[in-house]
Amino acid sequence: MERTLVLVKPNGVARGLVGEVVSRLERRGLTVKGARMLMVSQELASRHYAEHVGKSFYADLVSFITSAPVFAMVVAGPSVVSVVRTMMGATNPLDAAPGTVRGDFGLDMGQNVVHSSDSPVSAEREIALFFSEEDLVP
Ligand code: IDP
Ligand code: MG
Repeated sequence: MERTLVLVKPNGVARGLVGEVVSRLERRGLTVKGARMLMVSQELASRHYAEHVGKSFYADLVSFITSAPVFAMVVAGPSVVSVVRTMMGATNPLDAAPGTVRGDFGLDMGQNVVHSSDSPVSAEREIALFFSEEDLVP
C-alpha cells in the first residue's frame, strides 16, 4: 500500500490541531502506520527541505520547522500521496479550499499547519528521514 509522510507543523501542534488532523485522516479511511512527536534538528530540517535550498524562504522554513515540536506520522492507503495532498489544501492557505486543513486552519504561507509528501518517491525518502521501519506497523 502506498505511504506518505504527514507533519503537523509547530503552529499546528501549538494550536492543538494534532487530533483534528489525525481524525480527518482516519475518518477518510486512511491508516496511521507510525507516529511520533519530536523536535526537528537543523540537520533533519536541511535534509527534509533539501529541494528548497537557495530559495528566498529557505531560512525561514528551517527556522520555523525547528522552532517547536512537530507531530510526524506515516499514513497509508490507496493513492495516499495525492489523497492527502488534496485533504491538506493548497500551499498558500489563502488559496486553500474550505474543507481542507490549510483552508480551515491557515492564513500564512510560511506557517501552513501541515506538510505532506508530494510524490511516492518523496514520501519514501521523507519517511526514512523521520522513522525506522521497525517503528512502523505492517
Ligand atoms: P508544500 O508544503 O505544499 O509541498 P512546497 O513548495 O514544498 O509546498 O514548500 C514547502 C513549504 O515552504 C510550504 O509548505 C510553505 O510553508 C513554504 N513556502 C513555499 N513557498 C513559499 C513562499 O513563497 N513564501 C514563504 N513560504 C513558502
Ligand atoms: Mg513540498
